Amino acid sequence: MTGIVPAPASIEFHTTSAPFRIVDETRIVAAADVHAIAAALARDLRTVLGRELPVADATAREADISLVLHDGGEAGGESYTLDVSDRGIAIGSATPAGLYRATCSLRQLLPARTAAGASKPSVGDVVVPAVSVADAPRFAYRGVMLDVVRHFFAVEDVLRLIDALAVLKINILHLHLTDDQGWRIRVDSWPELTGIGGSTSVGGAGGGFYTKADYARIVDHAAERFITVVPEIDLPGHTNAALSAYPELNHDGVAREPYEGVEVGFSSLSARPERAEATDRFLSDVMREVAELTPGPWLHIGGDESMSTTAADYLDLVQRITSAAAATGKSVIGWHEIGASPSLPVGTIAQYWGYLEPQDDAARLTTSVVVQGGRVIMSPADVAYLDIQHAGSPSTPDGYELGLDWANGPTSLEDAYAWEPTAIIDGIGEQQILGVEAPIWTETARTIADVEFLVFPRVAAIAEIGWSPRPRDGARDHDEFAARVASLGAHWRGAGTVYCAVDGVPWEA
Ligand code: TNX
Repeated sequence: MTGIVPAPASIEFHTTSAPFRIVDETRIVAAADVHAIAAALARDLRTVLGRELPVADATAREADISLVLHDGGEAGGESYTLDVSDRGIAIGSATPAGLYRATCSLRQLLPARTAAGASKPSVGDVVVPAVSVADAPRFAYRGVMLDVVRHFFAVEDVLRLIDALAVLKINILHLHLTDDQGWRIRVDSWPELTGIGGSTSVGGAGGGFYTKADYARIVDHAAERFITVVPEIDLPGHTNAALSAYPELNHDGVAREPYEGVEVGFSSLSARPERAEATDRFLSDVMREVAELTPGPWLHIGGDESMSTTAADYLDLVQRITSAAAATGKSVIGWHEIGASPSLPVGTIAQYWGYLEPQDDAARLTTSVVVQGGRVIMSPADVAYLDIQHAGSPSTPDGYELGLDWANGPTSLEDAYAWEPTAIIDGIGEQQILGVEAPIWTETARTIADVEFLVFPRVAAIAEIGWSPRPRDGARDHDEFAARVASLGAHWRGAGTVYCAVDGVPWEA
């Protein structure tokens, strides 16, 4: 079955009309200001057609694929139309981002890539069904978080993941850059953060960090796919790597030992007056340098699981951390625990990582951020955490145990698809929700193949919840979704993306 994931707001297959055929004359027509989007589509289709379609800044003729940027685009808008008939393909949007999202839909209507050396279809044999799509996202923020601390991933690995996520109209890559086990982003004014702090990871797998040039490559590659990178510096807990690099950040002025375990909650910045000068200089330097690397509007300051910080110190530190972040001009995101603070900067966003049935203080803390004028990113752990094992998938690519099983795990594709963001916390509805995000923590994922195995296919469910309209009767049709996921499987195979062939999906042989 042909289909698009995430499901478009409106899609009509013209079953009685002839499909579009890519022929010798077919060009991709686009004005100079969106040439890059057309060129990227042409490059991608080379692996299907065995040749690269020419890109022309010209008036569209029959048999062309045209990209038209209309007037009046609102910043951040992503809506588009895609019309396919036997006379051509017309894509229209008021924004470059919308045109790009349209090419991601078109890509799924076309055949998957073929392996290098495999025989390509003859030119006139590549067809696209006649269809009219009119599409726009439900939520502005549709993220995936990658933990590059517990295990480090090289730039090329991250770029490859970005490519696979872009197809699903994910528009945020949140990078968890610092934690107890490592510090992964160069900060020139505090070089031992990545010197000493970058040398470790879980299980002694070796360290690693991104230079500023490395990080810029990730940001640029993401931006070409209209994906915004959100950097996270996790504070005031989850800081053992920083505490091992700089003695002056510790209560007692003594550097901590580097840490390569998986248990967390033991580390904290110090709120003691005698550490205030060093701590505030650290906060302001780190926020400034990370903000300089960040064209996007957000800095994520962590705030989770500060179990060894007293309640009073936590409030003091969160106030200083969020002020330092806000002083860069960026908006602040934090895990929902930051709702304990009554003095968050204007527009602070809470990332909810509780369950679908909120436990303990999770709903109250999240609501506190909203009451202070902020909004919420929904990452309910029991359905949106991609590091929780897949249900019904015993075999993993590398033969070691992959994925965690807390958060009511294992998680099925059906679970990941069956939830509704506005139904989790009373009073937090459509207007209060900025979007959804699926985190992939990497305690057990040692290679990018491990990451992909955990991410795919479940991320498709989160992408669809973030993009597609809320189902009218409230219930999502899992079988219809699973059929579209099955057709994605061919694209993943063609692109060399590892995925877990979970039960309940009619995977094509
Ligand atoms: C909880 S989610 C954490 C992470 C772990 C993750 C493992 C959150 C804010 N903190 O430190 O890696 O569970 O699933």
